[in-house]
Amino acid sequence: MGGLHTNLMSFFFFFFFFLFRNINMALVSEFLGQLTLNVGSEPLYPTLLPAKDFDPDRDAARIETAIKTKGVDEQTIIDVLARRTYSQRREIAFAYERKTKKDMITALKAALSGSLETVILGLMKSTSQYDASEIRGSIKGLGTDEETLIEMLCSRSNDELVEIKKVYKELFKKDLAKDVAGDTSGNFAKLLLALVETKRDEPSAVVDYEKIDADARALYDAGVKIKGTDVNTWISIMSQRSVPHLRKVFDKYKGYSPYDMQESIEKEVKGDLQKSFLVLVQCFENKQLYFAKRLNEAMKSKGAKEKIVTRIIVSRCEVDLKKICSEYKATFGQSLQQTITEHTKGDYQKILLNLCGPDQ
Ligand SMILES: [Ca+2]
Repeated sequence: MGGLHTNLMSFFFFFFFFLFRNINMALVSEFLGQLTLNVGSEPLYPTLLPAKDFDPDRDAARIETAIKTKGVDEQTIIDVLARRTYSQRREIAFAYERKTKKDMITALKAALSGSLETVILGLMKSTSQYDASEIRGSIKGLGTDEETLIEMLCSRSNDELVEIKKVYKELFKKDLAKDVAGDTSGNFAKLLLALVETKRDEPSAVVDYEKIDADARALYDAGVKIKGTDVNTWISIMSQRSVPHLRKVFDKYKGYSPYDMQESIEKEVKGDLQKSFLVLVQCFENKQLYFAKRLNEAMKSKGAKEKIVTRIIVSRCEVDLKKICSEYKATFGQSLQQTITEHTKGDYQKILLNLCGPDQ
């Protein structure tokens, strides 16, 4: 019966597919896009795509010449490395070492300096290696960079965090959860550790209205309704439910609470815990908008918080930077590329613009 049902579905699918094929290809691809959305993992909106006619040997030779050039030919290094994907850069590094018997990353480190060096070295890491290194950087040594830690742990998807934990162990021979626990305390630690446990449900094709209602009510009962806050309830709901489910929960929540979820967080909790919940909720609603706002804030702040700008652009260029750019333009009435042009300069500006791709 199930098989017949599936066959019928496929028949209708292809029937309509071919029927509409010549009428509106865009409609069909939108439909297909929605189908992939339902499978679970988040769709990608990269600005960096694999370079066509890619020749790692030719690129390696160009890098070698650029490094050897008196005063270093930064432009060529940018043209090559900022227009290749991570896996292509790995191939270039391999070809480089085969040709010169030297490690390309070491050679780049010696040849470059400042912000450009930071970006290039970031690009020589995979997205999860880069994320793991940024997290490590925020907790190692004396003190903790809570702001970075919050951005990294509260904005990454469950799948990304699973990968980051694995890579963190490989790179630093340490357990991410233990490191986070060692550097944070109280409810803030509890929330971050719950996220690092990566217990979030996969999005389900079936909408569970009862559970949505129960979660909305539980969030209200644990916060705005009572004196004090039952933070554990908030943490378990926000760290274990799927993102599409939570969006519906927050919507439903407005029927129970006179304050929306964001306002409730601001009323109920303080400090790093508040910041973390706010980043989480913003990312559940629209992660790319969160990054767009953060970029805008960082770029327009005095002394331009370059670290934040670099981190978001390097870590998201093969994930969702394209969508971040469109959210940016829609929100600020100016493209991210224009803001970069106004607030940065030199080689740093050139490489950021390359990574963002054309202003569309
Ligand atoms: Ca309360």
